[in-house]
Amino acid sequence: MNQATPSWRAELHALTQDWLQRIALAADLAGLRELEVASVGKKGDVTALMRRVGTLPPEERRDYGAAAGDVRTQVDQALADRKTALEQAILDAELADDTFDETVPGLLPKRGHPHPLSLVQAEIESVFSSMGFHVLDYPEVESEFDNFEALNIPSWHPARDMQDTFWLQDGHLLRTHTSSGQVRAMQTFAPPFRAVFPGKVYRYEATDASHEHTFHQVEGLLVDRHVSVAHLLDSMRTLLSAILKTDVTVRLRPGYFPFVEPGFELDIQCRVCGGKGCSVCKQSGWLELLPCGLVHPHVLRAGGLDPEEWQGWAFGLGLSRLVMMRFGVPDVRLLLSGDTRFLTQF
Ligand code: FA5
Repeated sequence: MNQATPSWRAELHALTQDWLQRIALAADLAGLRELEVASVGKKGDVTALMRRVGTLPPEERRDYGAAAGDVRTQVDQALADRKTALEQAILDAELADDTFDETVPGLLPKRGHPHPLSLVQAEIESVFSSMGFHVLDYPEVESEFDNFEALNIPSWHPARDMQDTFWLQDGHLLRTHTSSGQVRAMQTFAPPFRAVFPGKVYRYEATDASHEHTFHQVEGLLVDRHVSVAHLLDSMRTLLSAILKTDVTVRLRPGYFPFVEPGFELDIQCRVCGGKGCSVCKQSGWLELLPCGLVHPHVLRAGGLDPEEWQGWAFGLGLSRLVMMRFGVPDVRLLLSGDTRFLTQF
């Protein structure tokens, strides 16, 4: 057997030394990339070594293959080491550069946040929870019974015109007010009980700065014995000062709703214009915010309660308008516009 060292060994050794030296001298990442292509790239010198195996005598092929693989490993390693060293040098140079200030805060990623309606709704829920109220969620698609008839508004009643309605083909409707939950609550809870039910309501009406076709209300309902208007008004004051976080000027006037007797309108002095008059308050200085009253005996009966034994008070807060007063929003239509220029201010 021929023990002489095959000539390709010296050749591979020389080739390896040559590449290791050139790689170690690469001055920058672009130069290194060129060396990488020329050595281990598709048409590179080191890659070509493998293709020569077929030209050798069969007894040398195994050793040659192992030696050529070893060259490839050394060159790959040298390329990786040089790349790390060059990148580190760039980083060191940047840190040494006076104009790079590593104490400047990075750019914060944009984070979402609750919608102003959700913020104020959560505060209202928290105020009422602390006064022992349940927080309930009722359907937006309602029956005519719950939205109107149970509330003492039969089909012939002119009060139906007060709330223009989106009707569905099957006779259901999009609730026009959260009062649609009143009788549902009476049918669910044994008296005495107290509950608030916030939600979206819909009306088929023209929009302006204080009217949307889709807006939010919060209904409040308390059923107990010996319920009084004084208790109702005190609860309304607690609510408004907790949410608006400042003294507010309110006025109470008689208001007609078929499902309360007596009924009231609690208006708040417009905080967008300070009472001077603007498009939000229709130049009156006042904004209708909180209709309320003592639950009508017909409604208690529809809920299965005896009005001789049980009474109640209810309110239907215009949540969208309260949010406008809280943040000074000049147009209700901004709230559901989805305009991020508006929403990112909260
Ligand atoms: C009602 O919806 C009654 N269900 C309220 C009620 C509940 C009375 C319980 C008595 C007892 P009204 O239609 O006035 O009432 O609406 C209530 C509040 O919703 C208004 O005071 C106002 O703040 C708000 N609101 C009414 N219409 C709109 C609208 N188109 N856009 C924005 N807010 C509105």
